[in-house]
Amino acid sequence: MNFEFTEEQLAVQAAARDFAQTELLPGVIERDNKQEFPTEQIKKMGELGFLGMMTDPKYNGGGMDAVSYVLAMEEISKIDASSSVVMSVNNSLVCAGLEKHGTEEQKQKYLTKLTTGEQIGAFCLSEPEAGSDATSQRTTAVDMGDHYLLNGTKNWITNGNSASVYIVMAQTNPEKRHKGINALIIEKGMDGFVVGKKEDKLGIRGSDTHSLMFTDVKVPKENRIGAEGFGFSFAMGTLNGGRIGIASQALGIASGAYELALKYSKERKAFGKEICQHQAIQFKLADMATNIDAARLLCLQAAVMKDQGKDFAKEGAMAKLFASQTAMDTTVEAVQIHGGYGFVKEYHVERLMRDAKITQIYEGTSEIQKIVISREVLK
Ligand code: COS
Repeated sequence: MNFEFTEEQLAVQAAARDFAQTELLPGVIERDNKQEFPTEQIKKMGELGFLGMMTDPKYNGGGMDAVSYVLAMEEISKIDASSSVVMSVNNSLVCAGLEKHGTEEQKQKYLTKLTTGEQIGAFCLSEPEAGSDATSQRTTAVDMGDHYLLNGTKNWITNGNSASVYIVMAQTNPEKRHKGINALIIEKGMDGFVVGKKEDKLGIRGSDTHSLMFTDVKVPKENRIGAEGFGFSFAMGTLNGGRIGIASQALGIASGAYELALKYSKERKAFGKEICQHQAIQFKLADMATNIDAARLLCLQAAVMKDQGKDFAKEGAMAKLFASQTAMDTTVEAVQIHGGYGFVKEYHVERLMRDAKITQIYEGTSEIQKIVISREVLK
């Protein structure tokens, strides 16, 4: 076991940290207030290679390992979780899913643009009545011979409006239950595809989350990913990788809040000394630092196993479960350490606390992670 990062991994981490400080920090509070999508920032992220980090360079990707991805996600998420969710979905749900299971034509047509940020991708599984219970897809893709006819509604879709390419799960053969589901590539602008209302969210308010409506959308057969009925397996396998991304996002939210709280505790004085001299604050800092280290190790374990080609479903779920709880606990305590200043927007920690909550919900709730983990340990 080696706890050292390679020079390449450290360089990626430094580049992400630098980008977050210079490009994401300015305006992050205003974007959150106004629910403004970070269009320019995401464009630059694409140019710098943060949107297709792990994809093969032959599709314009960075060809990097999952460890580098975890390090970059943590640095970006420390500053701006609204930008890092765009990065996570594009990298680990859309690019990774397409690269692993798409045809060469699909990769040339879509993946080569998604890796550079020329186009942004979205992953569309959740529905008004199918969140955790993902096998109960109501969206239908009726087989019409040379195409599918897509009808239904998807909910809470990250990059809902900013995306150009959408991977949509839909039921073709209900009698086959989850084995009748297909994953289809939909392009913005297809007849019958309407982007619905933007959600007014508690956190990650700079990201755009929308419902999507499909009415008799004609989807060519060549837009199906994998074999007929492969869609649910595609979604589950892809989400396993996505969970490393969200775990790293949660880790970044936690470590960002911790760094702010640590700094503040050395500056703020109360009862005649810096508040970090009080044991009440020291114990909070100790808990934060311990949990963050544990969360980081779980993220890296899942990433290393992915890089080694091992099954990492359990480890990815453990990382997400623990890191998201750490994000909640750490941000709440960071606000507490800041006192009244923590409750106002200027000091960033209240935003990080609001951003933390979604990491326990999307890409599988904490309860779903416990299902995944317990099934693996009981195998
Ligand atoms: N990795 C790979 N395959 C998985 C998997 C995982 N983590 N979890 C389930 N599967 C597979 C199963 O192996 C099964 O396939 P086979 O029938 O070919 O063996 C199939 O998926 C259905 O699983 P199961 O029969 O266990 O279905 P259940 O309804 O009991 O449970 C859960 C499925 C709850 C695990 C699944 O619906 C799930 O993960 N839900 C959360 C979805 C989610 O993350 N939503 C967020 C939306 S994206 S923001």
